[in-house]
Amino acid sequence: MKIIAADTIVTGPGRNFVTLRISTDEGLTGVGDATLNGRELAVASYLRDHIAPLLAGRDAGRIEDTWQYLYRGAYWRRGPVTMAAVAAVDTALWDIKAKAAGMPLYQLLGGASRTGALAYGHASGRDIPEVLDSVRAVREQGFRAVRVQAGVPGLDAVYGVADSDRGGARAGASGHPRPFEETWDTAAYLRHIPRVFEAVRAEFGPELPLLHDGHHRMTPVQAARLGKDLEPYDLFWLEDATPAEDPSALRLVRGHTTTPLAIGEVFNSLHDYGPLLSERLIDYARSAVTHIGGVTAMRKLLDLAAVHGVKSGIHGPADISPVGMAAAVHLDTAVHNFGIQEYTWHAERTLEVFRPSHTFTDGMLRPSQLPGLGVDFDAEAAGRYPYEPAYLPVNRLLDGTVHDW
Ligand code: CS2
Ligand code: MG
Repeated sequence: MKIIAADTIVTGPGRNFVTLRISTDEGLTGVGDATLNGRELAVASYLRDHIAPLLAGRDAGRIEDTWQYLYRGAYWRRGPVTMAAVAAVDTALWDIKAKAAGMPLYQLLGGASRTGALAYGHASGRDIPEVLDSVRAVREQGFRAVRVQAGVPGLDAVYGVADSDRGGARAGASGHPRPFEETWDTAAYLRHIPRVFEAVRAEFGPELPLLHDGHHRMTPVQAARLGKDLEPYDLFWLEDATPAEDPSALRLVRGHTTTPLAIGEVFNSLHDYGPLLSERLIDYARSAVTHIGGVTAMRKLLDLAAVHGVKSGIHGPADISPVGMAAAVHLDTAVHNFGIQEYTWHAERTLEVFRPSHTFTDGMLRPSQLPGLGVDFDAEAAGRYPYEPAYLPVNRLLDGTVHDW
């Protein structure tokens, strides 16, 4: 089966997405997600200008060879743009391979290891009463695990907290032609977050799995302090406690707290994990199929993680398209060392373009039973939603110093 076309479609139904559609001479097509929030056009160009011309005529069934050809053949290794492009090719080829085999992708990955994949939803609030209402609402949506983000007194906008004063969620904002600038105060955050989880535990009890995303903002010793302060509230994980560039930072954090740690959504190679796996400095690997290099790369990452007792916590925000989410659910179903799956609702307009057939019931995600990934991509609907320049916010400390967002 030969590749005859590789089309890159950039569309903005509610937020921007980049999708690669590969067509073959036997009539089968496959799709892959190449969305890189805030840098979508760079990946689209990488695909259109540097990868698509190389794919025509290649055997669509040679997935590993194509992955190595695009990874090693580029000479310049890794990076979020390159690996999102490679991921899209890889995922589309797995979609085609599974369709050709007449089975859903998870079957090709070894079949089901579980009856469903536990998902977690996003709760947030500008103050503690709003947080409690939001946790309640997320549970009413059927989630059995909840990520809790909260506003910080004195700060007008914080990652993960919808800002109704400005017409909706700003975190990961789309449709805004320049980055919002937010102000951050780690000391105020460290004082406040333990109180938030104390209130959530008091309201919802000890059993509900609770997660929190530090979003790269703490120094190692600040992260160690927060991990210790949150131990009484028994979190499922504390995510991105420190910036991910320095894996050794987590060596210090790990030495001070038993709060489970998760990191990796900004990684684009299993090599980025380094000692995090070999020294068991984390409990969950957070990469997304779209950013780590596709299904092939994610499977290798999770198998390496399993050797060291680390479980999956695949990244699943709204800026991962339903195609990327579908690939995650197939992997969640098949791998042994599954941990949890982030699951964020997509906008109705997004679901006009991408029609996934994975399901979310009783707090669990279950993969499509259709051959392939199980996502119907409507290119005509995609054409109705043009790309709009959109950037992630920029964070500054109170004195104006740029900080991690
Ligand atoms: C967040 C993401 O879901 C998460 O864990 O870290 O929403 C992240 O902010 C966005 O994916 C950035 O585009
Ligand atoms: Mg995160």
